[in-house]
Amino acid sequence: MALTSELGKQIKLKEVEGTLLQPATVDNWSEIQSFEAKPDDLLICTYPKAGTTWIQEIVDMIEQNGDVEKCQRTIIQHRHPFIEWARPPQPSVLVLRRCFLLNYFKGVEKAKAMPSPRILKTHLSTQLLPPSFWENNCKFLYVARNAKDCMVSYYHFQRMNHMLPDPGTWEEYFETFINGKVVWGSWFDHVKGWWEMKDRYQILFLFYEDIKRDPKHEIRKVVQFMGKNMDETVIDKIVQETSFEKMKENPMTNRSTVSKSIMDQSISSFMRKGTVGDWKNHFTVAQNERFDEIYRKKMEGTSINFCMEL
Ligand code: PPS
Repeated sequence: MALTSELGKQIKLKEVEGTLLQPATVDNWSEIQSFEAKPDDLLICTYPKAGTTWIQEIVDMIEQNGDVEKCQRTIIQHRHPFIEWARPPQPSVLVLRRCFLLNYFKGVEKAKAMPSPRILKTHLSTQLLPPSFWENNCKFLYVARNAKDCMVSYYHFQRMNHMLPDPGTWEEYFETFINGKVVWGSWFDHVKGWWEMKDRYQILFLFYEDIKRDPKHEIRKVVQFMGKNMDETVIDKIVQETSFEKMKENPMTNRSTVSKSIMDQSISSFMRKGTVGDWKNHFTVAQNERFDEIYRKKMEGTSINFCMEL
């Protein structure tokens, strides 16, 4: 599938089992699929725009026992290897350097180089996850965000991210999203798949909206899941340091270090609004009714419940 970005570039997405993925991910698919997970790996799993960066910062703050300086050691994208990530070849880079960079920017290579216990990240569905994660009974931390806010957030992200196709108008994007024609596939399949797995594996299933409503309560769950003990004062500090306002100002989390040619934050900020219910500022009444009908059909039979406003 070839789509044109706002820069006029052709973004040629590729598919695996009907799911659209970044071309470089698909080009490295066999290596990604044969990735060897270890029993003490913790995998952060999310659909794009569901609060990945937020939960990564929370997990790292817990891991570093609330030490802000240690969390400042590098940008968040480098702290937890993104297993399916492979940076597309950069034509302007010298061949020798390119060989090095191609490996460096492969999530699987970074994961292999990381000492255990490893904390890794993925946006993959249960269906596409490398099988060794299931075989090794790893811990999974899944964060789900309501579909309407995910759609809005993803729309603005595609406007500013030149590695992703131009989303077109909001009306066009609405169709693209409900048909699952976005990178990493259908929100419905992703959330349903992980929800169905949660009682069969070690999965802590959290909701963005719950973290927003009561961060301390949800952070305590993560602390317990990671097998840590933590003073209340440290948890309070983590709540403060991982607030939207703090993370928006933090260059280690706000993507300000990413080149404008990749993410143009003058179009839309990576840390855009960080709220529950922004969908109301985007969905028309007709779109909302249609979406609710589609949601009922696609999510029929699941017990999952989303909060749509706080
Ligand atoms: S990505 O590109 O898939 O990794 O994006 P992801 O990090 O999953 O999601 C980005 C959205 O999460 C919001 N965000 C937060 N919300 C509340 N509190 C905190 N601390 C926080 N950090 C990130 C971010 O603003 C994006 O949502 P929108 O609705 O676009 O603002």
